[in-house]
Amino acid sequence: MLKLYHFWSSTCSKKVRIALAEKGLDWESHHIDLGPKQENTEPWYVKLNPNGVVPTLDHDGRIIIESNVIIEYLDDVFPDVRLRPEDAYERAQMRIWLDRTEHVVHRNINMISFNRRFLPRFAEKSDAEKEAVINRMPNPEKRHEMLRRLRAGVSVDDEARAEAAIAGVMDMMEMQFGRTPWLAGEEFSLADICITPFVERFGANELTVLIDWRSRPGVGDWWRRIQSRPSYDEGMNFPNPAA
Ligand SMILES: N[C@@H](CCC(=O)N[C@@H](CS)C(=O)NCC(=O)O)C(=O)O
Repeated sequence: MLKLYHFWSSTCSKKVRIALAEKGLDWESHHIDLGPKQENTEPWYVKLNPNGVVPTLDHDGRIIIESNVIIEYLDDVFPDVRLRPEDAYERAQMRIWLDRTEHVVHRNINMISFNRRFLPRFAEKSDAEKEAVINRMPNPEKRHEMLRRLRAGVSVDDEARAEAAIAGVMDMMEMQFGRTPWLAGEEFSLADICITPFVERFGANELTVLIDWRSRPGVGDWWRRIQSRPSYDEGMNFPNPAA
């Protein structure tokens, strides 16, 4: 049995839900509140995921963390619908996209999301209470960085630098679509899945320059093809249980 610990609007959770949908796999939902309840920092959850983040996959009692590792695991264990290129070179390209998504796109969208999504989630709390929220995060590096952002603020320049880093990745995508229809080659793969939730997030965060397809028509065409796949709606639009 597959059980997914996830949060309805989390980009990394969306990645896994899209992969599950592409593969047509049944899974049980265990929704983790990342808002005021901070279920992700409860001791029972941190035992499963020492970083106190979503998603976490439980496959018959075996726990797998890290969304990129989870989607590769799913492809190893349920190979009927293949989501990785057979060719070793293309598979290496796919892994570069997984890495780029995590270490450039996710890192930088996280910086941009601080003022726009993180702070509003804890809007009723005082600064001391916000520090207490951050101090519950089990990952020391993340805790340090979040406290720094809270105390010093995320400046317009911090956001501009983060947006420039993401724009660089979008340029690489545009270049790739001049060569192949999908990011890792001729076939749709985990490379396309891993970046999809972030592209949607650019719109939600009003990063309009990043989603102005006139300057990146290849990415615009890819985005239309991605959105027309049934897995897009299934993976991206999990209902907010609190709504
Ligand atoms: N590298 C991790 C990142 C996971 C991550 O940062 N998840 C976010 C949601 S997208 C989270 O749980 N944030 C809660 C928090 O940091 O308190 C993965 O890909 O699984």
